[in-house]
Amino acid sequence: MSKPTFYITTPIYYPSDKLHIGNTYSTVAADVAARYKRMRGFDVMFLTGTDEHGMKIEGKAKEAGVTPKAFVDNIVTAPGGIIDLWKLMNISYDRFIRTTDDYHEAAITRVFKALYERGAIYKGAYKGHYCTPCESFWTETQLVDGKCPDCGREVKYAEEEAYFFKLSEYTDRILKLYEEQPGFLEPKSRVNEMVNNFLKPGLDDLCVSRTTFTWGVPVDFDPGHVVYVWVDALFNYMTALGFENDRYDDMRFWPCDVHFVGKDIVRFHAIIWPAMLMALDLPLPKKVFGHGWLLIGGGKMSKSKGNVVDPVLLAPQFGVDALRYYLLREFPFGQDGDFTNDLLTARINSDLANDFGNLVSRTVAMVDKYFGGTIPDARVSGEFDAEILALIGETVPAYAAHMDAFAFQNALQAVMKLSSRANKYIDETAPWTLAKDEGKRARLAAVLANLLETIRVCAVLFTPFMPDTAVKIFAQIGAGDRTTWDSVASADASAPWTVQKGDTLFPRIVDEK
Ligand code: ME8
Repeated sequence: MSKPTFYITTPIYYPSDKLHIGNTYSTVAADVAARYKRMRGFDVMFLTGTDEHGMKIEGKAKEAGVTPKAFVDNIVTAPGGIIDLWKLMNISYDRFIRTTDDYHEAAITRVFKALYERGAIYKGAYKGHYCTPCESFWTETQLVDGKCPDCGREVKYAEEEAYFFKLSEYTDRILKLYEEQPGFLEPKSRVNEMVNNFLKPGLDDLCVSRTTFTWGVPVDFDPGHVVYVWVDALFNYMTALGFENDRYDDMRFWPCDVHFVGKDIVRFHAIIWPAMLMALDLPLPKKVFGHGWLLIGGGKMSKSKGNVVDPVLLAPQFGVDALRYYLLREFPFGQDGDFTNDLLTARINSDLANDFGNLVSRTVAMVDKYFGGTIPDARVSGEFDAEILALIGETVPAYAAHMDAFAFQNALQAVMKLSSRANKYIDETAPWTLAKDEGKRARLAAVLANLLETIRVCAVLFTPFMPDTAVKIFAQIGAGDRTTWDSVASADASAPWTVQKGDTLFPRIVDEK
């Protein structure tokens, strides 16, 4: 039987500058979900990429004195660029789309024409404001103190001939979508935002072409117009599968299982995107998940504010896996959270160095010391075993339920609870006392086997979050091929165990202050 499919996407980021820990957050989260689904036996398509057209990029290139294409190449593919950042962060994407890829551009030309031919877009005149950093249009009444209501920055007045998408016709259909498909937009708080801020007041038609610059996909039936960058960008999720092009043949992944996006761009994904798909009679994505923001001192971290944290600097200092862990353990996925180096240090030290890392190193060291590395088969169960084995049994389904709901923080808390319980089990069973009594060898063997099995289960569950570290743990505890999801569904401590001492998994971070 063919595997079930799972299609997950990140936003395609603007290569207007180097990416930061905020973009890394979305991408690591999607990577974790993709790795988890692969572990669960899904045929996964994990898409990320870059949104390379538009006024913002054109302006940046002009400032730099280079062509827009040279400008984006320098940020995307040049050494130290976005592709390298995802390599550094161990992002297992299956496909990387650039909106300047020729197959995508050609597909966008066709999509725009199809919308026009269906009467979903018409020609008119735009009069209003434009926020270049957000690439978004605003009416006078939507502005807040004359500034962009999304980012608070200056807007430019624009008056130009333009095509409009009849978004106003979709207010009721989008409201109905939220009602009939309650999982379409998560978390729930985002639904209220969309309904109260945009749907209740009624949607306006959306300007979908520009004439005051050229860096975009040209409208082939009306020279001088380029397709609005958000229309170009949103359809990436389908062109990357082969929609309206021959480059790929992967439409079996559509409809998308989940679009991970930051809450800043939920409006585009949960209103404009489904409306355009409705206009083309195409199936809608199953879910849009609008995650929270990483804040710095209470304010949003963003490229244009210049208050960004650079993952390239953090990764070597803290460790890639520790950083990945922190991002998903510290902040509930749907909510905002303050990013600080102090919290990062505290989290790595408490969970990874002191708790789990210590559990692994103590256990492996004891197996080495008391049994020369291999646990004998003669084992006797005893007090405290039932409790820890039962907790393994509870942890696996709890973890799965959290992961299926993209509640990464809860999933990691469940694994850490098991790790802490195992440390307590060491204190309860006191292997160092058992080791002094020749008559308790079989009991000592059982205790250490239970610990290794607990560590093994934790390592399997940690795999999507910390893939490289998981491999190191499997090697240290001698897990062999017992590294799969199926192998944790029925934990079995009676297996043979031969350990191999290794390097410290998570060195304690010393505060340099
Ligand atoms: O909006 N905290 O691209 P973009 C958490 N090209 N996530 C953050 C963040 C923060 N402080 N800052 C950025 C665009 N992000 C469009 C997308 S999709 C068809 C087109 C993440 O480069 C978050 O996912 O401005 C946010 O939505 C995205 O980066 C915005 O990236």
